[in-house]
Order: sequence, then structure tokens, then C-alpha cells
Amino acid sequence: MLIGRRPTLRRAALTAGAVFSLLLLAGVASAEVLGQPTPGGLGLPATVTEVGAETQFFYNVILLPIISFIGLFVLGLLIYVCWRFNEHANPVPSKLTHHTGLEVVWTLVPVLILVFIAIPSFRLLAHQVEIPEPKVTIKVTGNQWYWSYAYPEDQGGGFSFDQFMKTDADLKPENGDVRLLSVDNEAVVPVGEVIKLQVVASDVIHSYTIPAFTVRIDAVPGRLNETWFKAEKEGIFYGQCSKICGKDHAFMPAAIRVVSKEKYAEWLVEAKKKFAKVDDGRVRVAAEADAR
Ligand SMILES: [Cu+2]
Repeated sequence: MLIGRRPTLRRAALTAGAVFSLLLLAGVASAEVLGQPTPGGLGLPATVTEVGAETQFFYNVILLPIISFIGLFVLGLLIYVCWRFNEHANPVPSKLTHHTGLEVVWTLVPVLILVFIAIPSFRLLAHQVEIPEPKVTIKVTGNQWYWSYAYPEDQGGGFSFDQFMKTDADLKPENGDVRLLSVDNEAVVPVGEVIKLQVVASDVIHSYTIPAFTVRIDAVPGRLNETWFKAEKEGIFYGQCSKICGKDHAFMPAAIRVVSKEKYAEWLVEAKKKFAKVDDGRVRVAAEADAR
């Protein structure tokens, strides 16, 4: 009986191993596409910031092995108990209800595991929360259902613009447009510089998220939240609103393009001209009223 089963078991194990390796390969291959989700992607998206690398290390190397071990250990215990103490194997159950040694162990061990996790966790949290001296500060406002960006005057900005998702009709895949993620006006930042984001909302709670920067912060009306990132690679990085904010919650992506310092300076000059006319809603309304 057992001899008959073995080849089947081995085949099943080999198949499982092959499927797992393929999934891993798919995950590794897809990790190369920066800043956007990839079909067949597995694991966390590729990151381009130091905080992102630390976060992924914390998750993949510290947390994942611990939770996997705990999950397997509890599963093993359950299977053992079902097998060893079922009605047939153990017809006369023990009357034992307390075991001081065991109770001390199963209280202490989880506490020690939590302390072990807390140390790197707080270090990471501090790195995320303490914002270094920023080169560029951008105010991001969440609206139903789009993001607005304001670049301050004293850093060469002095303009603001809205960022809307491109509709399917406007999409140009040949130019690298991605459905549900590409926007009309990308926010632009220089590579290798500390960017501070001040995030707020004008109507309901939104959440500004760019996975490749490991940036995710709530946009709350009447409250200015701050976060930061320093992108080490150029490219276009997408995110989506991560707080259910109404009808078009799924259609307010965020897009940040990271460019060289020279290109950023050029973009500032262009953007100043491009967005000068629509820098203030009231100005626009007044101008429209005059025209009438
Ligand atoms: Cu939203």
C-alpha cells in the first residue's frame, strides 16, 4: 500500500515545487517593472527608496519567517492533537486542566517574539516619521476624485495643478500609458533628493499612496499630514487612492515622474507657464464671468 503511494507523493511534491519555483520566477521577473503593478507579480512591488528597502527587509526577512513558523507550528499542533487525542486513539481523556510551566511558556514566548519584532519596527517607524531637510516640498490635496499639487514659490514653483486620470479614449499605450493609472498632469520631482509631501483633503478622507516609494498617508480635511521620500531611480511611479472616498475612488490614481535635476529645472520653467493661467479657481471663475 505504502510502496504504491510513494511515486504519487513524489510526483505531487515535484509538481508543487515546480509551480512554486515558477511563481517565484514570475515574481522576480515582474519586479523589474518599476512603479506599476505587473501581471503575475508576486510579493511586494520593487522599491526605489531607502525606507522602502528597509520596509521590505523588515517584512520579508524578519516578519515573514516568524509568521510562517508560527502558522506552521500551530497547524502542526492541531494535526497532532487530532491524530493523537481523537476518540479512538485516546478513549479515556486526561483530567489535567492546568500546567503552570506550560502557561508561563505560552505567555512569555509570544511576549518575547513581540519585543524582538518591536525593536526593528520602531527603528523603521522613526526613519519614516523623521523627515530630513527637504529639497522640494509639495502640497498634495485629495479631492473627489483627483489629486492637486502645489509647488511653493520659494523653491522655484509658485503654481498648482490638478491631476486627473486619463480616460480610455485618451489613453496612448504606445506612449507608455497604463490604463487606470496614467494621468493628464504628472507631478515631477528630481532624483536623489529629499521630497517632502504635505498631504491634505478638501472634501472627504483620501489616502495618498505610491507603493514604489513606500509612501502611504491619509489625506484628511483640516489636517496637514506629512511624509517624505527620496527616489534613487528615474522613472514614472504610480499609486492609487487607498481610502474608500466615494463613487470614483478607483479612478483617482497618483503619478509622480522622477527625473534628473537638470530636467526638473526645465520642467519647473515650463510648468510655471503652463499652469499659471489656472492657478486659482476663483481667478478662473472671475475671468469666465468677465468673458460673459
Ligand atoms: Cu480618494
